[in-house]
Amino acid sequence: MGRSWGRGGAKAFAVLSAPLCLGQGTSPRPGNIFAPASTPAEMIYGVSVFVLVITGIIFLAVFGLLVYAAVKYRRREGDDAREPAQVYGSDQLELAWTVIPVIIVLVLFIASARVIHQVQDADMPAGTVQVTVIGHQFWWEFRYPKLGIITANELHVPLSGTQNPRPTLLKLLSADTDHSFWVPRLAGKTDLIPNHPNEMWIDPRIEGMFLGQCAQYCGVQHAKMLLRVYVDTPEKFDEWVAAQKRPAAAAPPAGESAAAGRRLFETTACVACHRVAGTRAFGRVGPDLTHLMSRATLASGAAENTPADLRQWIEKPDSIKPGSLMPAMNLSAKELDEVTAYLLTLH
Ligand code: HEC
Ligand SMILES: [Cu+2]
Repeated sequence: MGRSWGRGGAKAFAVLSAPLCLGQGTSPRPGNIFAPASTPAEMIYGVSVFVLVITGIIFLAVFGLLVYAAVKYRRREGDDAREPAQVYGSDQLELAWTVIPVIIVLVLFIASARVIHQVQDADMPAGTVQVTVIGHQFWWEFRYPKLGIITANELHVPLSGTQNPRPTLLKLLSADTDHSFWVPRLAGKTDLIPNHPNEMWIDPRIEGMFLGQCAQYCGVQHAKMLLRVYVDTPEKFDEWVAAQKRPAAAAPPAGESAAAGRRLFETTACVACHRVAGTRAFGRVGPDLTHLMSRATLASGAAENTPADLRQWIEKPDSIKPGSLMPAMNLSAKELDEVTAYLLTLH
């Protein structure tokens, strides 16, 4: 257990700290908040730099005056001990330190309100991709209602060109408690709240993988509720859509072990929690497994999707993600091999 938990821990730490790192991390810095790759993130980045500059100037001015006064009016050799003359009231001063801050606050308010309006009230063009995001303890469900796709933890969206924008509109729901969808390079955080649908949109202009993280504490495994957004070229996105729409083969998979694994999968509780389109598994408690092998990670980024980690996950989910809501099913070594062999056929 120690081995993989240590590995998972280090990985989770790396992913977690990625958004906070200025220049480190793998290029192209999949979680860097200072490298926006989509309009909402760009606008938020712009307003945050603006606020930082104004508050920075205020800080320098106030701190400079403080230091100046402390040095200039410090106690010197030969000063007498009497208090200096006291000044009471100055209309000019009071007017200045009331009006100037009010103007500054107004400017900051208007700048923020403008960005909020532009982000929240943006018109979505025809051809916008629609995705329903459902937060679960501790993973993400992604449903594309118009495309008939259900997947988990790794969102695929098309590249949005400046000439013909193709944004993705995310409708945010929760199956249990509050979560928050945050992919720093693509948009600000938006909460997923039970019985209160929220919306956000992204229009990524750079191809590649972007890291995200649940940003609202939602329970023991909140820290391992990572997510990935893959921004694909239109052609690659269409290919991905076509592949995801295919149900799993109705016939048992080739290979004795995989066929036995499928029988096992369909006769144990797996089917109560998981869906494999085209089979009799249609549970909704856990991630859709129809195209499990098209994902790079397992359990919301807690492990890589390798045969060894997959087997370990099924044997003992807690060894990878302590407190996860998938129970260990107490399968024998042979049964584990078989179920793993079956899952490996789910492309
Ligand atoms: C009580 C419900 C439940 C049962 C029973 C169950 N699972 Fe799960 N499973 C889950 C949940 C919930 C998750 C998501 C855990 C997380 O990421 O925090 C999950 C995750 C998984 C994943 C990772 C999926 C992904 O996309 O990352 C696999 C693979 C999996 N389960 C396989 C199985 C197999 C095989 C069985 C039967 C031996 C099984 N599960 C039984 C609830 C269940
Ligand atoms: Cu969370």
